Amino acid sequence: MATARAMPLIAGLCTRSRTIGAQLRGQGQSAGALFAGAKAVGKNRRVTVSMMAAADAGKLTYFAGLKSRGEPTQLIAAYGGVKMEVELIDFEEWGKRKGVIAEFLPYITNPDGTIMVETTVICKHLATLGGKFVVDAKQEELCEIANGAPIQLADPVYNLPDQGESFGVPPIEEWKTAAAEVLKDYVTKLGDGPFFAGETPGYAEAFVFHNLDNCFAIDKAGFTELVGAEGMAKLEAFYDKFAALDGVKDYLAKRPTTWGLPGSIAQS
Ligand SMILES: N[C@@H](CCC(=O)N[C@@H](CS)C(=O)NCC(=O)O)C(=O)O
Repeated sequence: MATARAMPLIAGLCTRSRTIGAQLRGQGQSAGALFAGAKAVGKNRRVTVSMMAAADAGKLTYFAGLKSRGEPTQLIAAYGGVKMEVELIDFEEWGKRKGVIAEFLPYITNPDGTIMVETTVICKHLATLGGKFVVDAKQEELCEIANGAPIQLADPVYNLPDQGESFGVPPIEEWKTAAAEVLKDYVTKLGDGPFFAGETPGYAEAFVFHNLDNCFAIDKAGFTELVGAEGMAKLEAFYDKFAALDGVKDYLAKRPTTWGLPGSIAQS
């Protein structure tokens, strides 16, 4: 239960779209940082990879209990096999850290101690470390859409009491109509799929999956009416295919099943 002292902190929760960009951005490590020991064997000097260590992203910090921006970041790390400690904190603890360690959550404490903020920056960084997701300009654009209003507002709509309306989120029916337009655009962008990037998924698709995850939980029938059955079937096929990816499947099986604050759709 959020305390009265914590409520002002929740006011800004999950509704920001301001970009701080590279502020406090840490030094990225590429997938090439994987350690590979090689030795030459016989006449053909065959190279044998004898040891590979997972890339280390350090520590991700996010709010406990919210199915929000912490999700795409963890999905990306899971698919890429990136080593990442996850620290989930409550509103009181965030009150002590806000403006001291970072302006908002999530943030990453890199292995060298530097702090990285901005979910889109973190997503791309984790995908680069993992080396499995497609990382390109189209995915960057898709990630900005997925992490911006109106579709990202599915997070406060799902997790917060009164669907976040008293914190500035539009009334739910108005929001749904706007969010459905983004879902229709996703159908177009997905094309023949199975992923937005083609046969292999791109990193922003973890955020699209998260958008869908919350929209389906909020009102799947309502969104199907707004988007159309055919379009929704395509989005569902993508959602299922993404959920079955290596690492993602395990992450989803292990993540919490109770989300949100009292009075939220998540807890209804
Ligand atoms: N542009 C930032 C916005 C992050 C943001 O608004 N985070 C919310 C949680 S999802 C938060 O930290 N709210 C509490 C606060 O602003 O103090 C990003 O995309 O990472």
